[in-house]
Amino acid sequence: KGFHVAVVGATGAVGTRMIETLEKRNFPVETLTLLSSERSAGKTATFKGKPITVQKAEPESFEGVDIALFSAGGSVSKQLAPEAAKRGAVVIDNTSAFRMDENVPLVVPEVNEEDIKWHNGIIANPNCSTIQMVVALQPIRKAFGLKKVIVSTYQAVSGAGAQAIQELKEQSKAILEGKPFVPEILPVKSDEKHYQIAFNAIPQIDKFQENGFTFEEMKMINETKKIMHMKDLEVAATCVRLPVVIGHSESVYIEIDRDDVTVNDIRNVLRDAPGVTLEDDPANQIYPMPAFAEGKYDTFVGRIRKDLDRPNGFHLWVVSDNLLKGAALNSVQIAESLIKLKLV
Ligand code: 11C
Repeated sequence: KGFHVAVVGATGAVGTRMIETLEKRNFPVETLTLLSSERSAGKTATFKGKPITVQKAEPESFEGVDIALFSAGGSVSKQLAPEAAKRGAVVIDNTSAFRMDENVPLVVPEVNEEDIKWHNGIIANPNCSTIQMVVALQPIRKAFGLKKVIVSTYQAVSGAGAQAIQELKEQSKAILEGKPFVPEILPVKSDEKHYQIAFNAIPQIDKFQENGFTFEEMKMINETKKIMHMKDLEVAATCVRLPVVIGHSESVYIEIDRDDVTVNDIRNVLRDAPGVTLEDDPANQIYPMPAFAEGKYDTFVGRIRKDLDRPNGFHLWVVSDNLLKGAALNSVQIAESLIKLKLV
């Protein structure tokens, strides 16, 4: 049987990829309802060759919907996800609205698919930079244990939305042509100050918290512990925005439980891991890069080195398409898991 699927935020960068991913993976869609804010209602999108008109999202829009994929911002999710759940839909929410809610599973199917079994109508899709990291870490943790993670990210502007992509392109052009420009979007649109992103690196993603970390850094820290069921895992993050359009990169330092593990042991585990492509051949200059991860489903891992001081320390370089595995693909995979586990 096919399912009635709704995509909320259907005209956004993630929403359009959700529609594409449903089509490409041949998800059993019987009816597709496309929803958005009032501003984008009336636009059309194509699914399997047929045009579908995008409608304004309202509580009644979810009558008869089996699965609702939300990616229209936290406030829309807070308001409409419970309405959709109340009407019998299973919501897969790609915002931070419910991620740390104890009654809401936070799921990366390669890591904790079983958690979807205890959903109460809403399942949260983690933050993009968290997803690709846990896909790489879980197989290592299963094989050798895991004690500590220190991550520094190199994140693409598409994580901050379509306006940020536009800002990077326009600024780059202005700088190359020697013309003036005024930064207006990055690092955080609603913050007081804005900085140049073209030919720059900005060590702020999302707002600063009282502890000195940004919200993006706290998402990586808290979500990793929740997804991996490791409350005591030591995690620290520094998140940086780069002038890259698509594809987040991460330098990840880990400490595992054992001292006797080699780089080849780690490579062997990752070679067979679900959702991972190992790209690690320094002699031939093979390593992951965002320009080559764009449009792909996997998380790419390379530059694996044993720490020079700590026998249980390793360094990894992890890259993935932030709009696919980081958002749209992971949401569709959660929907596929719901079907596989007969939960819808
Ligand atoms: C970024 N990680 O790259 C953010 C975007 O919590 O789903 C994703 C925000 C989120 O700016």
